Amino acid sequence: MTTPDISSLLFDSTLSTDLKKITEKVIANERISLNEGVLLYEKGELGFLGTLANYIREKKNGNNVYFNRNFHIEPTNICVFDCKFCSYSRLLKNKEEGWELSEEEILNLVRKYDGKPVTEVHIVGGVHPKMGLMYFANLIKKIKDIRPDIHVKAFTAVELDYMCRKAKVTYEEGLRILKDHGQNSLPGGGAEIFDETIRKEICEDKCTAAEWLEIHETAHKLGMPSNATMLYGHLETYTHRVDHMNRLRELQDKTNGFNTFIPLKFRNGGNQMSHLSESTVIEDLRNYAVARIFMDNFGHVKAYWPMIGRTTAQLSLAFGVDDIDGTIDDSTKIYTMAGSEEQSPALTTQQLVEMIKQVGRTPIERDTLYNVITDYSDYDFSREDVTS
Ligand code: V47
Ligand code: SF4
Repeated sequence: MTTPDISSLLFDSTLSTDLKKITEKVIANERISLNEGVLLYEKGELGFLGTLANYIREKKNGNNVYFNRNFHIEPTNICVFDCKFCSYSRLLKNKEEGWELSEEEILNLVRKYDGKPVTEVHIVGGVHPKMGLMYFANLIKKIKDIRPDIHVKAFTAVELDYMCRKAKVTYEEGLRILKDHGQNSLPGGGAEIFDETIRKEICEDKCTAAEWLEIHETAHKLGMPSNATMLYGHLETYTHRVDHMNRLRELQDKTNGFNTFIPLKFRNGGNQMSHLSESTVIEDLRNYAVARIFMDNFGHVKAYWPMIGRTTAQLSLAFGVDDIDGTIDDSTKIYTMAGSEEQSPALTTQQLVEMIKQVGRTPIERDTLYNVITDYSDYDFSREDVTS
């Protein structure tokens, strides 16, 4: 497919000079500045942002929409931290409301997928004071013994920071141990908003922005790629969002270790920030689009469908997004407990493929590193077990 022509925007008499300048930069494949990022948020209308973001997305990824076959393991929701936006965690003192899976329970979850073509397990949870670095390293080894082919994407920088401190090892030593036991990459959680003032208000006791970035930089140096997230739609301003994305863009220039950027919409159910209203779908789509325009060195932008809902995930595919995560198989509670539309998040491969085809895109099953596994354009589902 050919990339759409957006040069007609330059002759649009209703478009301001500064937005035309940004359009010229996008056409010339030039990076936009921080001020221009803020300007897009402040002045860019939905249709305009979508046109620019879609142009970039089609240049980078054509008509493809990526997804994978994955499941989550959440070992515990007991957490030593107290993030104000978190609906999921329970402090140790409220242990009776929390869960703590035993090692055998976790391994049984992995065994459940014996013979099924899942390619990734995503392991994140609360920061439990008793589950340490060596416990998790050995757990990963046992998971790999059961399922040597699976890609283990595990532990947010927040969990890693705590594990390394407790074990009195440097980030590099801790990550090397996990890598040697079979961990392949890091998910993008825990980034929230890097701005120090906002971070202090919403999650003051966990790892700092500098520590989050240092952990990801160290992982990239060791050959462990990672994702990056941004929690938006709470107390932050547009300037904070652009500052957040800029810190990620700078690190990506240095390491090229990020696979994908995942904006996470703040959901207000059952947490200490429930008095805040949630962003509108229009704002969510504008945010995906600005992210796609600003993050010029990121290959992919992901809409995490369990959090944003299936319909908005479909819409986002016209606003810069090229990835909608995976099948999930109802194995995560983080968003369900925060009031997301998806109360039992699970989609079969066939359902994901149909969602993508409904909006005229090409469904591509990928592995964690975006290697193509199957192009589902003309796939005949009657040939396979569609429950996986
Ligand atoms: O860091 C917690 C977010 C994150 C709420 O790397 C909330 O592929 C909205 O990072 N409203 C963890 N968000 C999940 C995460 C993730 C998810 C999917 C894929 C990947 C990936 C990573 O969840 C936390 C926090 O930012 N979160 N509570 C809430 N009320
Ligand atoms: Fe703990 Fe993560 Fe929830 Fe913060 S967001 S309280 S670190 S589980």
